[in-house]
Amino acid sequence: GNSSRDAESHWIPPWASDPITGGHHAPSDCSPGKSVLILVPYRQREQHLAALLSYLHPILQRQQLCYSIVVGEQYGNATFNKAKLMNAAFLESVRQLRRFDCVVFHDVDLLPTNPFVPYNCPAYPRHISVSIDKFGYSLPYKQLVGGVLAMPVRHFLKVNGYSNLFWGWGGEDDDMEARIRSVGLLVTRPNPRLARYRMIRHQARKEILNEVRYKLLYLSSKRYRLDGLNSLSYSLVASESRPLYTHFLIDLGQPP
Ligand code: BGN
Repeated sequence: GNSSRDAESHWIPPWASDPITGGHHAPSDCSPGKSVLILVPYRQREQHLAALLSYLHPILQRQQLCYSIVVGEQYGNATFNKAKLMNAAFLESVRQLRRFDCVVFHDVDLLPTNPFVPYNCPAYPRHISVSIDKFGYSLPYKQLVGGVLAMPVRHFLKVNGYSNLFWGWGGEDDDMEARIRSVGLLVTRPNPRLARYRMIRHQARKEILNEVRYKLLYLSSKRYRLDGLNSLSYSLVASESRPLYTHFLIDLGQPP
């Protein structure tokens, strides 16, 4: 049997009756417009990931969605750059897997607690994590798009993806909100009663704050055409189809 307990996420739980190797699931209706890429930016949160997968797969399958779960892991010990990591994992998913109609950027520490939370492809960018326990189940501010954000792929391409410049915690989601506004799109939200999440507590590990995030945010709407998918550089260290997800290990380089 399994000699090592290495990654809990390699374990196949009882509800995964038909194997979902690579994190792919395709019910009967995979018609155009309905193919969902769930993209989880990740580093060193093994338990969080195992919990998230055990919540997501049953919900997505019950909703009969055509989906793939991709985990993008930042290689090495450089400062975390979630937004650049999401850009890179998005491009690899599109290159290596198949056509997707929408992408759901999903924090690893947010567990959906209502099975009716809509994970299907939206017509417009949809901020999904509206009611989080940590924020008293209400939005901390109206412009927030962080946590769980779904976007039609064509809209993600239109805003040139995320910025690559946000090293450390904070602001990359606000920059995305500015991009969305800059191209004239509006953010929609589901009914808050459906979009409830529990945030998993983090160990007492200090996040490295992005000290220049305020400065970067002044120019988001001017910079988005030049900073994003079209200026992205990274190297793919490894890619693997695991029982519950596709894994991309990605070297983003060092902050300047
Ligand atoms: C905000 C952060 C977001 C984060 C939310 C919720 C910034 C930029 C300066 C205004 N934004 O304050 O990135 O998702 O809190 O935690 O720090």
